[in-house]
Amino acid sequence: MALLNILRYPDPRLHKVAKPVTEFGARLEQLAADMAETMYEAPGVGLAATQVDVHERVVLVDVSETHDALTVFVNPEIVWASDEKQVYDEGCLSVPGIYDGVERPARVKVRAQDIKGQFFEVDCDGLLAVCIQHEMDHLNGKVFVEYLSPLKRNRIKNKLLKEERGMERDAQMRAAAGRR
Ligand code: K1U
Ligand code: ZN
Repeated sequence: MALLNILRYPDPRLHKVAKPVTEFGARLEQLAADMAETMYEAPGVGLAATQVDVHERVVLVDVSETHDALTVFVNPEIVWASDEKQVYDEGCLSVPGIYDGVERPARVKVRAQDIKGQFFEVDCDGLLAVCIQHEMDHLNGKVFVEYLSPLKRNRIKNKLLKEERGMERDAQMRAAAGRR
């Protein structure tokens, strides 16, 4: 297994629309295994392939505290959403350190394929409903900050760009120290 690099907002690759998976086999199984390792290590409760720069419709979710309820959703579709909405303070591994309220349907029914290509349906509520909708947005190139006001979004973008410049400077200084 391998840890994958998670793209950070505002990386433009986060806005690519992922393509449906058409081939089920060892390559997809390896991708799911690597994504699971990456998600648990982060740590996170979900991860979309888009976030690791793979633009195929694959999402992982595990909202358990014990890391024993991993579900892999391939080509997920929302086939029903409740009229009732809920607001949840969402986070994102691609937007580290930022949490803010997003309103979404409180319950959804999702139809997807598993890692072998078998179709299944799952009724989602609570954090599972929030998380699967958030991850499916990633597959459509949408990051949760796009639900926030332009003012908040710009502040987040500038904060993360500043952090990125700081990380690049640190890496350059470490490399220079290594050469001495
Ligand atoms: O980056 C992602 O898409 C994963 C994201 C999923 C998510 C969480 C909460 C609301 C909406 C979507 C995360 O996992 S952020 C990290 C996080 O919330 C968390 C991490 C460890 C334990 C519990 C929560
Ligand atoms: Zn996310």
